Amino acid sequence: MNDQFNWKMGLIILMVVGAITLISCDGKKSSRGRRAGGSDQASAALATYIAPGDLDEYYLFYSGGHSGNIFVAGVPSMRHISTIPVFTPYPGTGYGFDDESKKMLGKFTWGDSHHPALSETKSEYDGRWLFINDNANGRVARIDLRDFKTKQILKIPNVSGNHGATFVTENTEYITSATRMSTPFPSGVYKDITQYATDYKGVLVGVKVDPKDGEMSVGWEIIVPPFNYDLGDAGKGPSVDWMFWTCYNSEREFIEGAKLEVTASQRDKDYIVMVNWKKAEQAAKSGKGKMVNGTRVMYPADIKGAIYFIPLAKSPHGVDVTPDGRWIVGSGKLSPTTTVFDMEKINKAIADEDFSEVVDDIPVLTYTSVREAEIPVGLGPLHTQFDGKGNAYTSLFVESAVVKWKLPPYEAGADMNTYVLSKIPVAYNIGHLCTAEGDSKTPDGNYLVALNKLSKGRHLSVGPSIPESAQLIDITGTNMKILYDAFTEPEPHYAQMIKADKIKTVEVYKKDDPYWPKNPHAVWSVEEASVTRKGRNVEVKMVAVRSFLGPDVIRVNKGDNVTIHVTNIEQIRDELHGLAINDYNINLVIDPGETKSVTFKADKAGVFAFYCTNFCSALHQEMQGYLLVK
Ligand code: RUQ
Ligand code: CUA
Repeated sequence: MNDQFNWKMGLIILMVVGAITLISCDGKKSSRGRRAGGSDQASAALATYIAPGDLDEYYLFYSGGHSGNIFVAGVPSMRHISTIPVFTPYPGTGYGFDDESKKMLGKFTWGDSHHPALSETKSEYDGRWLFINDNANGRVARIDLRDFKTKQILKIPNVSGNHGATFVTENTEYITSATRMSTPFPSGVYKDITQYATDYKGVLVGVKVDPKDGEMSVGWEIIVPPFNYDLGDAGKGPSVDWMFWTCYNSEREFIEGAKLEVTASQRDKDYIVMVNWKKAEQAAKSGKGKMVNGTRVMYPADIKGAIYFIPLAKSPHGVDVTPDGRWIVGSGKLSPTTTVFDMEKINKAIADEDFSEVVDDIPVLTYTSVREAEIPVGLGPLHTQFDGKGNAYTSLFVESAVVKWKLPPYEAGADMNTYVLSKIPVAYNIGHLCTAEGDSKTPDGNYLVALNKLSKGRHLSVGPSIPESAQLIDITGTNMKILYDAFTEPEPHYAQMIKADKIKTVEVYKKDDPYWPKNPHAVWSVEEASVTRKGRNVEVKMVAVRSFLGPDVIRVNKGDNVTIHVTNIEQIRDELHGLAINDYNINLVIDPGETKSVTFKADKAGVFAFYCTNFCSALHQEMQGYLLVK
């Protein structure tokens, strides 16, 4: 492993021997702590132990589901390092309290973050940005990985339940997005649910990303039948021009009281829908379709030759493109198989117009012409990841396991069971999984994180609302090995894992770093700090520096509009300051070199202390002042 191997090994052996000795003293298994056992536990401990002061090999970014956040952990230790607030205010970093982040959040105080996507260059993670979707409110967000902060939240018009996001194309030209719960088009129109099949629509979206600064905008939308569009992925290599989404409820039924789980499970197969994003881009540029709510909206007839359905059994969930881009792997929640499609066969079927039918102007490729194989993986297959060594790993929700299987080529007439290599039970009921650099064209493999929906008491009890579990699995051998149980706040969906050395963070915002836009309200010395009144508007330029907030007295009149711009003029790592104003629900956190602004109405008269919330020096307590409201 590394040069720490020997002393680490020694330490672990000591720890394990010690534990065994303790247990064997009374011969009983303690209710806390499991029996330290054989060499498996010792080697798992060795594989995940990062000594104090040492650093992990990978960053793991997992979505926080309806917490609206992203969690950051190190792998292999699985230690939680930080939380990145995205769709939800987070007082820990002052997110959602200053003017800029408040504006970004709009009226929303939560989101449902599902699928983080690292930006890519030539289908490799490049460590620049991290994108994530809000499944509830039709938004996508961008985080800058230089400072791990959310920089943009884009609301996508017409999309309802933005689940098939965010998956990036080869060079992050586009991010996928799609409607999960079809609604009338355009959004805001009322149609009764009895008109579901005719007047409700799905929408597929290409979100454009500016290659310079990552700024997102809506590129184009495509109106598709009222199905539920679920997961997505973007192609690579031979499939590089294509985006893929699974869909279910191709029955197009939403019957009041009839249970969608029943009505949407009648047909034997639903679909993967594939869109050639380069052709869609051209069509949008040449003015195809029409502008609706400021967005270029096209129908399948406008992009002939750029949109197809592929049949897939049954209530499809995950669609995943292999590292080489040749194989498209789709899983149906109600089918015990995972289906592998061949991009070469898909291209041939398109060229030969080998269609089984045409649905709402979208040709359906003949299933048997494009399918390579159905792999009998087990019950409830959801998502698939890859290790770069020709193997695939599929999560089995119903079976509560991860299955390892071999990607093509397959021998003609072979028993497909022989390509199912091994299985490992997880605790419990896995949703997504994630391998190291798993969505790039050269996955590292090595580690797999199982993102389990249920943890059912594999930790100290915390009452009925229990955390989710994330299990680290060693996938270097044919047989997978569980290394570690980690627990998270609700509720991780997907995750991505990137080599730690690809991420280049800043330690402070240097005063003259041209990367960051200059803040016009910044003041860099106590002398420049000021209070200016214009009518009922009071503008304060404040400096925060150990251990002083200047000005330390602000006098206003009741009803004034007050804006405070605070600059933390420290240029030393980890010297954060806060600005809390008592009883005004204000809490900023300002990193070294950063300026933040807060605007509020001084609507309560009296004297209100303000202070620094981040413990910053021995005299942190003294870092305070008063807002006097006359
Ligand atoms: S989902 S458990 Cu939101 Cu990605 Cu599959
Ligand atoms: Cu500054 Cu505490």
